Amino acid sequence: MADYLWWKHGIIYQIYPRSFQDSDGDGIGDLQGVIDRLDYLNDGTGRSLGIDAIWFSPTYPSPMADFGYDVSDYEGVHPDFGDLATMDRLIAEAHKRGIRIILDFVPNHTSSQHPWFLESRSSVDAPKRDWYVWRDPKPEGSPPNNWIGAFGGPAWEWDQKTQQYYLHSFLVEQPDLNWRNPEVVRAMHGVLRFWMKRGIDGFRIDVMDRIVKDPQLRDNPPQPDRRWAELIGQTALQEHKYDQNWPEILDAVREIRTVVDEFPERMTVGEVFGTPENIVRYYGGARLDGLHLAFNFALARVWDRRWTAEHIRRKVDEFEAALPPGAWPNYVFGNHDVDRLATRLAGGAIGQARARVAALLLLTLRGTPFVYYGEEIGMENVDIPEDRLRDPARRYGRGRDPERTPMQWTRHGGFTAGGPWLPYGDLKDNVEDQSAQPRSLLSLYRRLVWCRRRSDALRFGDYAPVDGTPAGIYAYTRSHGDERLLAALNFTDDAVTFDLPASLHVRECVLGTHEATFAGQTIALAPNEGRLLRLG
Ligand code: TEU
Repeated sequence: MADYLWWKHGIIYQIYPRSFQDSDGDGIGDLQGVIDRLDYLNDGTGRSLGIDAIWFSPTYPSPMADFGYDVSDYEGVHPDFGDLATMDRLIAEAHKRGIRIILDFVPNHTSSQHPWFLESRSSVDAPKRDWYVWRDPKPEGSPPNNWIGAFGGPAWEWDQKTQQYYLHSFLVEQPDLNWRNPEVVRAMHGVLRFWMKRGIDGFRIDVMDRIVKDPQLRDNPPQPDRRWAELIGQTALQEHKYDQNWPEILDAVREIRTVVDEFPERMTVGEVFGTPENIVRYYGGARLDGLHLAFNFALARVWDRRWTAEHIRRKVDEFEAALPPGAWPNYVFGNHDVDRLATRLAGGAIGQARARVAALLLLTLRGTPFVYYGEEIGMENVDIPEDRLRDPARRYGRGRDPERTPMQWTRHGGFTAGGPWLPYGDLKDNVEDQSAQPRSLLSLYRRLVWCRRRSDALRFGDYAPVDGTPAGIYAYTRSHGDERLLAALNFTDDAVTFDLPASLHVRECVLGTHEATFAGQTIALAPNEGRLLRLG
């Protein structure tokens, strides 16, 4: 394929580095551990998962107030994970197997322990004072505006020594950088170049939608729809008109793109929230000179009640319709901030059955699939005893530890020789057992991934939803040249039978969530069954 692009046609696997594989027995995952597991991810054969790239949540030196999203040195590796030499070896070993490496780039804020901030807070005249967002209090001493941090509480912290407030859109330990200061921009662009020179293939950009704010720092208006506050906390009490999705962010995005384009075949994927129309703005409009991908979280927000054929089809079609011509979709079912997919889909036997349908959907849609580690074995949220919870966000609402637990390699765990930093989930779901079971979720994942890798229609063919299917059924075709495939998914707990029009002539069953191999114009799907058919 002449225009093969790894980030478009490949599968991106997210690793939460603390929880994937520990190599030195301290109970915390590390980069050597990942190197030891690369063959699981892709050894070039169908025995492996067959992914094309790994995105690592932050691996930088950090006080770990937000487990690495509080960076104290953008050009290093946290000693828990290894050092620069380990990272270099990881890059080389991954590249040998055709696996690309994407780092998490955290431009909105640093750690409060970053030397830049230590200097900035040392005095109002410090040369780096303006690298962060400092403001005087209002006359009565209160914060400069009403902004609420993403985890809850005021987004401003009072600094006794210099008698000003600093802005922190997240934790107090995460002061916001001032992207209106050209020195900050230069320093952060330098970070991108530093890693690209070392061979890093791309960046997942944290809270891309917040790096530049209203220059007047105006008060956010209240959010009239109060429902979201129950789910995501206080931050949803405001409409984030002035501190999120500020139009000037797009200029900063374009500059980042220019830097990334200095190196061949690199990519960016940004974390952006909001409507499809808002998200696709970050691709840069008709010129596509913004991000290569902006995360489409529509399916990461799906839980039990929204797991219907109609809802899912609407979400897919909305995103497809919103994209500017030539822009490429992507799908995310889970990450380190949201409940595990199988748990959201009601957990237990139903959750596992639906996770199979989700796998077939994710790996047959048009767009880059993102897979969060453990999704391929159906890992669920883990119920963690109070005294072992670690995520600071729990102080303000929902903690994220339950979806960050150690990868389940064997019946005994296999993640560490020591005591794991978070407890294991139910070890009956593990890689070793599922590898040996042809009907396991892992085996289904491997079949789907390797089928996708071999199929032009699945990797870059057209997508067209099929109208007129019965309620609860979502069906779509993927076509490229002579290759035409049809995915038919039953989202209900009932068996459903329907006839396909003659224009969709079924030749054979390629694979499915169930054993069924029968292929004909009458499709009989068991409850929660998905099937991929070849048309001719
Ligand atoms: O998350 C951005 C974000 O908006 C979060 O508030 C998210 O909505 C929340 O975690 C849901 O519980 C990114 C990272 O993905 C997250 O892990 C970091 O904590 C955050 O940025 C700060 O860097």
